[in-house]
Amino acid sequence: MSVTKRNEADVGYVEIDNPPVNAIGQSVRQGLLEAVRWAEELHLTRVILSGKGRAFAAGADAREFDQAPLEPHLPDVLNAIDESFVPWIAAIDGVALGGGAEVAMACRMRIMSPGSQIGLPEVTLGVIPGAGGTQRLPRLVGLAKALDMISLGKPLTAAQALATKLTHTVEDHPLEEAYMVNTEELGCIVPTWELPAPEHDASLITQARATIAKKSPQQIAPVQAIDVIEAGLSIPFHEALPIERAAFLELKTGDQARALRHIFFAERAAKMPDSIKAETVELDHIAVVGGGTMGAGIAYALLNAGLRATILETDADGVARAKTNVEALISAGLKRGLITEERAQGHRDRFVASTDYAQAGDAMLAIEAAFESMDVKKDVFAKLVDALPKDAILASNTSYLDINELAATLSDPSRVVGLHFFAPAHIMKLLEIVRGAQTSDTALATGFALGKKLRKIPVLAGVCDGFIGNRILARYREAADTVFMDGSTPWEVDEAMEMFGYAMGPYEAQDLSGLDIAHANRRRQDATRDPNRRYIPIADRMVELGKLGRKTGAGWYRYPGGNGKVDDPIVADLAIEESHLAKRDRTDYKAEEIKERLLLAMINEAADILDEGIAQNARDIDLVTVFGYGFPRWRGGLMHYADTLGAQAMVTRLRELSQEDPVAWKVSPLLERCADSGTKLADARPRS
Ligand code: 3H9
Repeated sequence: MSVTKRNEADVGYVEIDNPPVNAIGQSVRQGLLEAVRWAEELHLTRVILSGKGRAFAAGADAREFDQAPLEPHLPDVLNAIDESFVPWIAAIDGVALGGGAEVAMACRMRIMSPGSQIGLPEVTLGVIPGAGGTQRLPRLVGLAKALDMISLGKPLTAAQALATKLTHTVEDHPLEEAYMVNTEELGCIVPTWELPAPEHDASLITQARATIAKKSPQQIAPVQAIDVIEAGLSIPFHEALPIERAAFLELKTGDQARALRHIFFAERAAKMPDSIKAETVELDHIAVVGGGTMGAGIAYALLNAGLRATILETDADGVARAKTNVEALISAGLKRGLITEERAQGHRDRFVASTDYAQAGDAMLAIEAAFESMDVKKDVFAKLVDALPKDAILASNTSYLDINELAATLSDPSRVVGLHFFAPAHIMKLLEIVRGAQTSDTALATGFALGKKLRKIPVLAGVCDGFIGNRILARYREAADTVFMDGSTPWEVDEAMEMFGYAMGPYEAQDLSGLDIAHANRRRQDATRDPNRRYIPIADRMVELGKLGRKTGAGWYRYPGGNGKVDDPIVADLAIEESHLAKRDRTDYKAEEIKERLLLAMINEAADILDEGIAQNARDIDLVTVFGYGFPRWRGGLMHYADTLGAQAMVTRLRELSQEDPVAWKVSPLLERCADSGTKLADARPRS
């Protein structure tokens, strides 16, 4: 039974019982509707509605969104609750989200426990509230707050809900409090649907539209949410509901909602593969080698997860820098109200920075985040082998280097695993867990366990230059540099990718991270680069000119006074010079073609990554591109987007491009197989 009901004298108790989060599927809707009729037949004086377990209700069951809706529909169920002569009280202990919040709003009263949350996050799934939320919320909290909550989708804490009067009270034991509510007082509360809609206020609507244009550009659902709220202000409640419902149903099957659902479920499916069976080592004390931006970020993430962290450095200056960096993160957390003073002190108590590796003598996991040089990392690993227990796991945070070469320096290479964090490591959710040829299941399981403790999205990757994410990034940049040299400018390229949905294009992004990192990488690759592959020299010229990005005041753009980027004609001239020297004709690429080339270059590489088994499936590549590389979430990730183009169309276009440059545009065999068999990338597997 997804909904249980019982009565004690004239008080009814209805409980949603649909683990794990009480998603509202067909059986819950049916159960709630039956409970309305049951309470009326028994002439109960109230129904107290709660959710079993950790959630009141997490919303409509999004797994049903790909199917035609089944009766009874949630709006009808909620109208029955709202209009019933038996008043319902929502006793909320846990999350009341989406349809869950809509159920609560259809009740006469809401009582929340202090740790509960309530909100309408539907836009994050590419839809709008579809069971009266766009109409009931403005009636309960006013137009400004409702516009804000629905168009941005951010839930409220119990305290915030109390301040906005969305909950009547906040109590430790909502069920008991609901029982205590005075029957007469309860009877005087006006049903939500009968409350007057707030006055139309054009300035609030305009402001909400401006905010979402900035915060969620190109996303349809927030725009529609505002339109539907506005429409409901001037018509009766029951006339507004069909408008909301029609918008919800249309959005639900649209590309954006499908993409956002895909990422939502992909994120939750990112877990350790079942094939890895081993136990993990004890995760209590973790050594981090290197206290620069990355090492300090990792240490801070560990402290935030309640672990002990020891940063190991080479000298006293390094130790001082590590301490300063970690303290800066603790202070920033305090300032932003993310941690309390007490927690900050706990962080400080569990943190050590030292040059003495013996300080980490009991750590069962070490993560090196030292300088990106094989020799440096080999040296670090040798010291860790001496200082740590012999079965401790040794992880490298390298972005590109060969984990197998590093592991080969140990008598037991199975202890070595890659744990590739993304900067800032305490914020970015992606964690690539790199499996070397000899990596043990214990090392992998430890990586996944750490990812879970840090609330990261773990993705298993194989060894290659750049693993999953940076290998795709290399092709993205190569394609960008090629269109730049052959006819565009960095700002045209950036604009094309921003129009696609990236928050910033490849050149602006590189100005942020610094051109020197990619330069050092190119020098490392010089010896092994395919001589037949076209080499674009412009980035090297930039480094020669000292244009390293924001940190030097100029990169692909200029940043006068350290702020606001400005197009730099000198940079545009570099491409003209280089293409003249290379005797190449320049082409005036349109934004559409720039975008197509950059995306196809990435997709083609990603298909090879999948084919070689570097990534386990297309979903993992979607997670990497969205959570590590700024691919627009509402497009569902690189491979999900590729599937909307279709393998056959991509192969046809790639073959055309390969006439231009057969090496750079060599069609991935996996894409060809998908095109031949009509298989989606989502279902494609590595070649065996
Ligand atoms: C909506 O309500 C539309 C209505 O307005 C209109 C109706 C007509 N559906 O995240 P977790 C699963 S739209 C189906 O790991 P946590 C999830 O996949 C909805 N399944 O736990 C996972 O499954 P598995 C608006 C759902 O404690 C398991 O539950 N609501 C749904 O970290 C545990 O999830 C939202 O947008 C769902 N709605 O976080 C809320 N929600 O174990 C979406 C969860 O097989 N949900 N599952 O991997 C969340 O934000 C979080 O899941 C929540 C729990 C905070 C609830």
